[in-house]
Amino acid sequence: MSNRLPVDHVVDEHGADGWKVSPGGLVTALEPVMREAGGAWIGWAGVADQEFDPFEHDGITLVPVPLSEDEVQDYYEGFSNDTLWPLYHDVIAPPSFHREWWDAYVRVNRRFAEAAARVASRGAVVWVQDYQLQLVPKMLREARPDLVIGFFDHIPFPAYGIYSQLPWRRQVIDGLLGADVIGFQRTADAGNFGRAVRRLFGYTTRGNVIEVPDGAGGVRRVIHRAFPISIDANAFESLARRPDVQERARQIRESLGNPETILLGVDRLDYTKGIRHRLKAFGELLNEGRLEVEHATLIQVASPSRERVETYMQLRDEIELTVGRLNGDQSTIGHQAVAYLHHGYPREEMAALYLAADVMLVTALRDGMNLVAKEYVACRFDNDGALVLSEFAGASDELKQAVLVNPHDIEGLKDAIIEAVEMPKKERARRMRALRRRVTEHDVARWSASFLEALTGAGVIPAGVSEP
Ligand code: GDG
Repeated sequence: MSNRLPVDHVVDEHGADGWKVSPGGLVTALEPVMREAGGAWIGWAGVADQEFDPFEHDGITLVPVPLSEDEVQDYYEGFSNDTLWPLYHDVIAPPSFHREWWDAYVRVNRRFAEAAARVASRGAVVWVQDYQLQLVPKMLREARPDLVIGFFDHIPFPAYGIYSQLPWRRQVIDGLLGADVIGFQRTADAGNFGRAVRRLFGYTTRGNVIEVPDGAGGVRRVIHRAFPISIDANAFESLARRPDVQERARQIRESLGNPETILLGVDRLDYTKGIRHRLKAFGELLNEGRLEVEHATLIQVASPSRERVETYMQLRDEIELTVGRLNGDQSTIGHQAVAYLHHGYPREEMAALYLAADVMLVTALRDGMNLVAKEYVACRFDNDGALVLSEFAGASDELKQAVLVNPHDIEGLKDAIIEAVEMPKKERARRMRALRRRVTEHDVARWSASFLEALTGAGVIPAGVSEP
């Protein structure tokens, strides 16, 4: 179960309805598991004020949950993306607290829980994804105590001092504790959750296990621990090995005038990603002459995101003003400092960009994992390229051979960029080999298998999933 179904509703030129798979890490990870288990996927179809019956798509049963336009605004854009998202990312932007948004969040979570309670067979496993649905585990357990319930949080879980600002802090934790296993990206997130449980409820925690009173004098054991998410590394590598993708990488370099160094940033246009810090550091390096516009170009892909939320509109204006100024000050007729692209691209183009980039910049101020860092590594089968990675992205727990940075420290970030630009080829290869080993061995199939293994407690790896 996730907020969005893995398909988008499309209408063709004759006005006929249809569904198109929206490719993403979660879909790739869960598709084989779902197909093998004969599972159903519950989620919103992405269009407001429309109801759809459950249907089969490519061997998986999809169960759409309807949302009204008001609910999209209050539950999704409001409470999920303007209350929880900034709060869970360490209040980088101020969260908004509105009681009517909370009411919509409760109402929609109940609708999701009811949908699952209706379709799940006896003793079924239900895996709930992400911060939009934190109340579902408890609601579902009350309706269907026979179910095995898992929850995975894709974004950080903040320290108690921040989390405790949430007016509904007890209800959210109580909702999550309805699960049997609660998964987080990092060990630190699981630790923050455990501390919030102890502070707010006083429950005993022993290692990964939280003892939740069952109302009958006993306790229910809830596991909370890290399951760092990953990507389909083989699929990215195969894409990067395609001759047309490699040709496209060459074209990209050529169209920028074959600079010595191409730096790349790929992010949803989001204030958590540290795009402004990256631009500031790059601009100062050009200003100080440590980089020269004739030899170094930054490509910044900022894919459109949450465009109806006010904070995101402001962010877009700020970033575009900064890019405009930087280019105005630094570009020459023949050389552009920043190639800024406010577009979404097909995966092939993403792979070509990764191949074309000498230095990948991931400077998130806070990020659950950051899949872009792992995708860059998976594509570099040539063992080349240098990754600059924020220590505030979950990926930094695993990708230790990257050049790790604190993006708030602009001088440190500038030094890290120069270190990556000037890194000898042998050193780049040594680091990239180690990074690639980590990402290939810990791919998304291993992530889903290990979560489901913890959930079913059987130690059995679901069929269709490779051995962890
Ligand atoms: C959340 C958490 C966590 C981006 N632009 C385009 C495009 N993308 C793809 C990337 C990557 C994905 O979107 C972004 O994933 P990230 O992990 O970098 O960030 P979030 O979207 O914030 O994801 C995050 C993740 O959930 C999973 O748990 O890692 O911490 O915030 O796959 O490649 N893909 C295409 N065109 C684009 O223009 N095709």
